[in-house]
Amino acid sequence: MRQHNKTLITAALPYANGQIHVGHLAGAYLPADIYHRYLVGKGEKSLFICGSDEYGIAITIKAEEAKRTPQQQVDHFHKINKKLFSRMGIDFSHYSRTSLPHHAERTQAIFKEHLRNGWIEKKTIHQLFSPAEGRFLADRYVVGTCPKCGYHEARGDECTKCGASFEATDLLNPVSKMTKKPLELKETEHYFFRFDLFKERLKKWLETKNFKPATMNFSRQYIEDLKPRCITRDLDWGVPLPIDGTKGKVLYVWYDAPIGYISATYDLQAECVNEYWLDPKTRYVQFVGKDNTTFHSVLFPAMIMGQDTPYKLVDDLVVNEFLNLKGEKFSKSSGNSLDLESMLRWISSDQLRFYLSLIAPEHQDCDFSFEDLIVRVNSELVGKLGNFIHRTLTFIQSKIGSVPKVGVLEVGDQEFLNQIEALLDTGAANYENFSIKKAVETLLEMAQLSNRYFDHQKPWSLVKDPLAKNRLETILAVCLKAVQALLAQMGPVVPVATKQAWGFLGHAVVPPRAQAMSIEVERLEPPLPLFQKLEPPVKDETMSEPTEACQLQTAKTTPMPDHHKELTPMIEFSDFEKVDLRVALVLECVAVPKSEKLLQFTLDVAGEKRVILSGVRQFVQDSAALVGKKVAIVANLKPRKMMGIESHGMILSVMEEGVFEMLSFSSAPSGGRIG
Ligand code: B3M
Ligand code: ZN
Repeated sequence: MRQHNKTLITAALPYANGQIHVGHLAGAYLPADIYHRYLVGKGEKSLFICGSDEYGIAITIKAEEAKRTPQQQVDHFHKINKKLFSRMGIDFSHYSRTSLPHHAERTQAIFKEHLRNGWIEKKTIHQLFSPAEGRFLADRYVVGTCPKCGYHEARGDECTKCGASFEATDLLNPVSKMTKKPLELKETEHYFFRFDLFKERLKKWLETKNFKPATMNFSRQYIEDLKPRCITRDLDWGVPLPIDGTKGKVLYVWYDAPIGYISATYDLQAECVNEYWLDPKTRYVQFVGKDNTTFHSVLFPAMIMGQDTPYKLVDDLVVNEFLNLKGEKFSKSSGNSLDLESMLRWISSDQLRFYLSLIAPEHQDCDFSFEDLIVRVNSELVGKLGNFIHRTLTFIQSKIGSVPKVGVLEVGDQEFLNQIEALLDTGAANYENFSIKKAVETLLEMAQLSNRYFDHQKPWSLVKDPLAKNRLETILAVCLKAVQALLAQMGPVVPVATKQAWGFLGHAVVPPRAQAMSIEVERLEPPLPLFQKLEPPVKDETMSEPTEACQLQTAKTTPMPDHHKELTPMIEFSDFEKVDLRVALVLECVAVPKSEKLLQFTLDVAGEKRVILSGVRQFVQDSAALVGKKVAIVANLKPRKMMGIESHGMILSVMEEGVFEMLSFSSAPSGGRIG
């Protein structure tokens, strides 16, 4: 097992433009908190840093919609989110915010170092200017006619009708989204970070890492294609560009936000920066959602490499997949979301933490379901774990009335204790590997084993026999040891119940994990049930109509990865021959509007053009990059309509354990038969 005496943990800084929801928690904050709590429980030093991401267009657009200033917007949501995190038991060492003045100063200082070191260059480019508003507009601030399909309401970054993505300057007749007034092209100077110059260093560095395969592959590909990126915006909300004569320009939010991790640590205490960021012995672990991968695995590391202070680079980057609701991404605007505040009126933070850990989207997207949640909480958290602890403590209380004394251990007792101890080690390894899902599965295994021991020993049958008193006390003492082991394993996941249960054992302070089984129980307090059973929630608008969700969803467990499935039954060669597999050249690849899942491929198959829809959007970060690839398709699949578009054929790809790859060819001609 790893021996590190100090760990720095950061979780992606959430935009302070709305409330954090259940999806955010599952992806980054809960796993980070559980890891932090595990380390602290082990008696190690761990610093857990986070804060609000408060600049950029994500903020200004929402602020304008809400008729607030950007500052009012972030003040409002910083406060709300900080409180929500605390109600969920997310135990940050510090929760800072990027609109603090010292963060801007730090970011500017780093920018100047980048500039001095030759990593930044200035370019003159054309951007859309709104004479009516007196400002440059980019991305979603612009609407106009789609250059591809002619749709009149296309957005500056993509067309919601045909799914094409482009620059705002590509739109025909661009107008301001806010004022609907026409825009004109105007020259403006922008600053680019030469990420391309870090290619070799990043490659070498990445190969020393042990991130998940999906993260490694994705980052390797990204590095291969590294280009300079524009790091400035014409906007009045952000860290001002520290160069004379550039009024109205700010640094791009993804340039300042990761520096926010460092600023937040200064915000806590300058000494913590020395102790954690500047000590090579620190282990630095970042937790992020998969949409933030490149910023953490490539771009921020390059930024750190390019400045002068020896800040730690990330050692372990924990990238989680998405938690979905009804098969689609959480999205507040389309009503597919779960409001945390309403949830917490119905469910305790421990119960929600337990369920989110059990379905943690560690290797693939997972679906949140109310019905599944109720089943798992009631049958496993309450029925197995809570039940064993409660039955043991109440039994001791009512039949013995004091701490039971261990007598002679029988073989079965010793075997049971050995198994529990071994599982506690497994549980530790699960936490060390950032798998909270496995850590909870191990916990449930321990609980099940304990219940079985209790049932098998039948302590109730010994109560009336005075000669069996020693044996009875021994059995109960063994059960009490198991309770202590369970508390050690469950501590990081369900901290409120854990603290309460240690209280029943006479310990006001939760003891370190290593002592959990050996520490003496001094006295027993009257126990209460640790977890309540959940009733189906009543309808509540803000909770996205959970009763309806309950009815819609049948109890599901996470699907097995495909490669664990049995092989399908044998077929004849003549069956295989019926499938016409062909090489097809990708001519175009765009997102299908209003679909979270589908990409629309236009392909050439030996001179014939055809359209195939493929449900891989979530795995493809840059769909344009697929153009020119030769892929494998099933060419004779009957056409079928999805989202009003006819799809003719199927593209072959593999999606396993978070790795996504398309079968592709380099020299084979388009239309070539595969077989
Ligand atoms: N705020 C993106 C997001 O909330 C961004 C993360 C910044 S981490 C430095 O998804
Ligand atoms: Zn279009």
